[in-house]
Amino acid sequence: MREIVIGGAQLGAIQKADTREAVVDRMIALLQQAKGAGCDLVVYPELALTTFFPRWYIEDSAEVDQWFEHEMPNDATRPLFDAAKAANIAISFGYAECTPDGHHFNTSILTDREANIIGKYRKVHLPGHSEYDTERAFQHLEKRYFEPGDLGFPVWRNMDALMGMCICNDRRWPEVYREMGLQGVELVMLGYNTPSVNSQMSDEGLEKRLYHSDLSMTAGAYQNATWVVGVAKAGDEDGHPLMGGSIIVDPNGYVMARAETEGDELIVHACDMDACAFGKTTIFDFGRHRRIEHYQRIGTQTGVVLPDAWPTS
Ligand code: CDV
Repeated sequence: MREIVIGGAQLGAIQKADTREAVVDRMIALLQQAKGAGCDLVVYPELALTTFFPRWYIEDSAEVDQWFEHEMPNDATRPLFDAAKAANIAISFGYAECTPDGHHFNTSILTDREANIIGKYRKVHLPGHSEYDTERAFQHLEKRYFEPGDLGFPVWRNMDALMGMCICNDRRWPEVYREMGLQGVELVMLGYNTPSVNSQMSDEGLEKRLYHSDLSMTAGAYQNATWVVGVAKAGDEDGHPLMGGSIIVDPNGYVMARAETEGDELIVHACDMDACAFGKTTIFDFGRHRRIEHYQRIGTQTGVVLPDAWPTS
């Protein structure tokens, strides 16, 4: 048995005016709670340090820059790293990254139990748009503020397990889990900021949004025989509701823990990494069963190409 007690540290709303220091204090409070619950690893949401700023259309690059971190850890986040090291708990969280050469990514990092960063992932599937969209109820400008990630979907050895990350919209794409599945991943960690309503379909409400979120993560877990931990930033941010629904999913696709609120909330489950072995050696033994000679489109084609038209007689 390779048991890792995992905490999903859902964060409630972060307002525009909230400082990073105030958010880090909340993250440390959840970490202390996780310590009390015996956690070895704590997963926080996407863009955990700030409000979900891509809902705001900003033209001034200096104003945009305030949402980005130029180094990690930095003065604001170092107390979190120190607390994690003192607690002997590995952590994963998301933030907006500006690289030394000026590139902008939606990033997550993973540490070991000594708070050393051992993994970095940059979000590949950026949703939304890059210019102000008058047709939407609210904006989702990730394509304006971020470049698509340039690191692929790496998997790292950490705490005697194989761990990978993705971010929010990535969770809806089966290719993401399979890329990591093909590296033997046993734990996929992801954070999200998902609006409670669809900005392009006003009658799509919370129930369907939560269902699609669950569906994506439970399918990804089952089809790759891996644990999946999905953690929300939830609640009402400056009048814009984000859904909760943080879950820990086992390698059979069952939800083992679920958040009940839209506030700061810790969900916990003792996850046995050895539970991945059965699926990986039987129905999802990729080496024996995959038929890559029939999968060319997956790696070479983005959009849909319809079959030839019906023959006309
Ligand atoms: N932050 C996100 O990537 N949010 C998307 C929204 C736009 C649907 C998501 O997939 O949850």
